[in-house]
Amino acid sequence: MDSFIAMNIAILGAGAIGQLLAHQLDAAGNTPFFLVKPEQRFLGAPFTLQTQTGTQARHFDTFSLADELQPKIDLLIVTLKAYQVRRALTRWQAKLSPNCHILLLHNGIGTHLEIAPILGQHGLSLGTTSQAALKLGPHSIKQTGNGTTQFGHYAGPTMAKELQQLLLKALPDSCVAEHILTALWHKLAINAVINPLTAIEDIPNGALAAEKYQHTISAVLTELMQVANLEGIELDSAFVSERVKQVISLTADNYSSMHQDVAFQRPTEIDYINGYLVQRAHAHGITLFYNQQLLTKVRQLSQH
Ligand code: KPL
Repeated sequence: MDSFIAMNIAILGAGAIGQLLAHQLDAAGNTPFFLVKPEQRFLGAPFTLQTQTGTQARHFDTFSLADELQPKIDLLIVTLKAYQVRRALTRWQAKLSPNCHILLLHNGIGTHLEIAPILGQHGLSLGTTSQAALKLGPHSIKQTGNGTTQFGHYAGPTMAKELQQLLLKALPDSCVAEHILTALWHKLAINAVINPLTAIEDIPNGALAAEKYQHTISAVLTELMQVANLEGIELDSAFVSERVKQVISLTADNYSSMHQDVAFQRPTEIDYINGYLVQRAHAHGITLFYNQQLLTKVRQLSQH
C-alpha cells in the first residue's frame, strides 16, 4: 500500500499558491483540505487550475474553526501572507494535534520568530517557492510560471520522512534545503529589491534593468549582505546580485506582488521584507539608510 495515502495534509490559506499546492498534492495522490474562514467555506463547484496544457477541476474539502476537524492533520502548510500567519495560527492552534508538523511558505522572513511562543511541541519547517500563480476567482487559479520550491527544518521535531517524500514528489523542482534560512535570505534579497522598487516606481519588474535603478539596487543589497553577515547567514554577494538581475529579466513583464498589493490597496508584506532587515539591523545596533527609505515609502503608499 502507498504510505502517502495515510498522511493528512491541510493548507491554511486558499490563495493562489495554496490552491496550486493543493492541485499538485492531489495529482501526486494525496488530496489535501483547506482551513478557511467561515465565509470562505466552499461546498459547491470544484477548484480549477489552468495550466499551459489545459484546465483541471478538483474537489477539496474546506473546514472553518467552527467545524469538527476530522481527520487529524499530519502536516499543516501555511500559505497565508506573512502578516496573517501569527493571528491565524493562534486561532487554529487548539485544533491541531501536538504532532502536527507546520510548514510556513510565504514571501519575507520573520514569522518563525513571531510564532515561537505558540509553537509548543509542533515541529516547524520553513519553505520558499518561486512557482507563480494568479487567482482568477475565489476557487480558480492560473499557473503563471514554473519555479523551484525549497523547504527545510527549523525547530522542534523534524518532518516525517513520508511527508517529505510526498512534498518532493508533488512539487515540481523541489528539494530539502539543509540551510533553509540561507535559502530564505536568497529569496529575501530578490523581494527586498524588486517588490518595493516596483511598487514605489509603479513599474513592471523588467523596468528595474534600467541604469537609473542600479545604484539603489546595489545599495539595498550591500545593506542586506551586512545584516546577513551579522545574523550568521553566509551569502555570496556576487551570486545574490546576479540572481536578482536574473529574476528581473525572467519576470520582466510581471508586476510584483507588492506592486499589485499597493495598486489594489491591500496590506503589503513590506514589514517582513525590508522591514525585517531594518529590524534585525537595529537588533545589531545599526541603521539601514536605503532599506529604511523603501520601508517608509511603501508604508506611506499603502496608507493612501
Ligand atoms: O516574488 C516575487 C513577488 O512578486 O513577490 C517576484 C519574484 C519579485 C516576482 O514578481
